[in-house]
Amino acid sequence: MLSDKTRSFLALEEQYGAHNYHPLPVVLEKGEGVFLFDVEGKKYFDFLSGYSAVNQGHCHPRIVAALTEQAKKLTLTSRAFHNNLLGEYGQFITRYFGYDKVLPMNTGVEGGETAIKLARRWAYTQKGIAENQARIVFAEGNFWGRTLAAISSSTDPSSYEGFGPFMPGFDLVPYNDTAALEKALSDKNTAAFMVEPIQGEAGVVVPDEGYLRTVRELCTRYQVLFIADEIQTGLARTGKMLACDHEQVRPDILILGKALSGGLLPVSAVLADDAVMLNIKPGEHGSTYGGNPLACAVAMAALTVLKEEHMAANAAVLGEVFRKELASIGSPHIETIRGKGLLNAIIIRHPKEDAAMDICMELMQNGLLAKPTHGDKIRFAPPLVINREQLLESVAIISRSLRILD
Ligand code: PXG
Repeated sequence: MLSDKTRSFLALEEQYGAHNYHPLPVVLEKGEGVFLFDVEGKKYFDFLSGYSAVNQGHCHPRIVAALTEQAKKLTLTSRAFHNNLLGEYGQFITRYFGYDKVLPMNTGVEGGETAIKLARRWAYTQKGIAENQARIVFAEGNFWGRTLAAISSSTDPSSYEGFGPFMPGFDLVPYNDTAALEKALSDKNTAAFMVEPIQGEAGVVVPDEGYLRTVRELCTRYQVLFIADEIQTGLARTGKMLACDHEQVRPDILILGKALSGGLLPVSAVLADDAVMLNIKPGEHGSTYGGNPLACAVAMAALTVLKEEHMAANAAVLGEVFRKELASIGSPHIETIRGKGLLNAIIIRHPKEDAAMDICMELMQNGLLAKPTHGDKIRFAPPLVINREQLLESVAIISRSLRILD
């Protein structure tokens, strides 16, 4: 079924690249808005959006313009010197989200590492926890990347197995369980609770209404920092600028990444107020590329188009339409439909073990790209520039593809 051309690309990767991913057999060479094009010229709806990095749509012209213009002028200085955009970007993003300060990094996982270092330092200098005793609490099912610290908090064996020893000082509580959380937070050595407002990689697990409000209350009561990992849920994906906005809660530390660049380059950011941020002093944290002028220009453009093109509102409206239309298919193979805004997943009910993968292969044949997660779940997260007509066309493709399980 695959062409010789496609096979040759797959073979090259297989031979020369590490085997640390298992992609669908499609080789993409172009993206435009909600669409991707493969090397044969076949067009697909992108229902993954680079795990929500491409909220603004592929190659958004205004973000690409910001990138190319800045790339001709200055791309990197390191933080050994100042650059003319870092201050402007700092002002822009802190006003945008309402925090005193930003610490710029590159990948999402570095944002998580940064947040944890900030929390530990705050715990020692502000909360008065004894040296090396600070604990960070995570929720079971969390996913925040692949570094040794990130996998040390993971409950997924495919993330951590065979990579020990692990980072000490991490505790786990069940997600969406405020009684267990209260017990963990009441430990006087607890510095922070780091949590995704909706668990993305776990399969779009939406907590009960009120969970985030209770998290906020408990963190405040026990003097524990609330760290929100909005790397996948933030930036309009769930129908609000931040998923925390659904419950009007403000985390003490906010981590952003992915769509902060609209998919053009790795840009992440950690936002906090002075009482937290100023505990880290010169030389104590950083990154060669963090805060580079190219990233600053791209991030400002990426955030600007999210607002000016009303992407959160579009995600809210079309998310409702999507879940309703999916439900109205009435497929016996869909066990659950869940999500918020345009961050959605279905759980497949079928005796065949890799039924979800079979559907994704069929979706691909029919012109829509999505990837299973944890066996039986398929995430549906198109770029937020999708319109109603395109969404309904996509639902028709999904409906047709589900029938291969009949
Ligand atoms: N936090 C959350 C909630 C994420 O979903 C990260 C942090 C880490 O971001 P970086 O930029 O370091 O990957 C993520 C990443 C993949 C993959 O292919 C990544 C994610 C989800 C699924 C697959 O590595 N999310």
